[in-house]
Amino acid sequence: MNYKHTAVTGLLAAMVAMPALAEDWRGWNIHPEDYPNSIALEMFAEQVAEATEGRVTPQVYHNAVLGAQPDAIEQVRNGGLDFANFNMGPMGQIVPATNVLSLPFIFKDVDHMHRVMDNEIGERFSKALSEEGLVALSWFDSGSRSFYNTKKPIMSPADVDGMKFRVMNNDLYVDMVDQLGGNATPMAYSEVYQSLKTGVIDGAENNYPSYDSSNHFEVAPYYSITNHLIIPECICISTASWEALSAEDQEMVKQAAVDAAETQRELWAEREMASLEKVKAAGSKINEVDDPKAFQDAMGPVYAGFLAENPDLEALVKDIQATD
Ligand code: BDP
Repeated sequence: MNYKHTAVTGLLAAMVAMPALAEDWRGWNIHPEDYPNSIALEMFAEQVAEATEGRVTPQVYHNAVLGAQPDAIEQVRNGGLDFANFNMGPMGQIVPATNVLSLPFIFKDVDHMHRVMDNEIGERFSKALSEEGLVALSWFDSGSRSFYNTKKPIMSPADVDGMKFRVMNNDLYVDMVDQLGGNATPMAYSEVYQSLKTGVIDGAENNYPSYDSSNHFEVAPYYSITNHLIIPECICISTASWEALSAEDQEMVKQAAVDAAETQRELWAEREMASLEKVKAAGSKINEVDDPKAFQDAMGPVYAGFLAENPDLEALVKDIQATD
């Protein structure tokens, strides 16, 4: 008998008999441990470890200790990290189709966003993400974002004039603030508190839970309800990590992500209320704007510029707008 042949067969037999090596997954998260997304990510990690009987053991690193969001997106894409909760804002710089989700006022409200993302249109975004190395398994809420600042209530677009706002890393947001007459500075989330405090910027924009958990409310007490952005977030897995799984384990990981998103949305609704109460009690001045439509109308050039550069995305924009 051929020795080489026996050795190879023996090795193969040993490999089949051996249990598959455990996958120690590392996951990126920007938020602190008690944030709805963080709790849901922990739930996801636990459910995956249990359902796969330890074949996949995800660990979540909170508070952006693994880096800023744009870098983390790259890491998950190239397999340096296995999974993450990403906001679709910074994603737009990498996956152009997701920029549609960053068009101001694209969604009528959060329910409208759910109806879009939980159906066929959501799958189109998943497909675009998968072409760039990311497997989107479920969608988290991140409410709606409004402007806040250190100086005064914003009542109309004229109040934004000359003010300097931090935005997430996406050119669309620079244009959005420009059209309102302000100046926008893309900046890492972790740098915003200090920049507000020292006057490097006058304001930023976010939902209530982040305005609260980042402590921005301590230094920027004027929160003006513009609700200009409603941006979904994903549980995204690196394609490399995903493809290393058996079909059965993929099924279990997917289910864990769907369950985690359901919990996240419940926790989110509670946290929005709790954060609003907390910042009000701490002295934040929350105001309705005089004419919400004036803010929407100012966004005409943002849409026109975007569609001129991305004619192929017009159908997607129209389909979202046409979704009841
Ligand atoms: C939060 C998002 C987070 C963003 C952050 C920001 O959940 O992903 O990084 O806003 O403004 O609401 O950077």
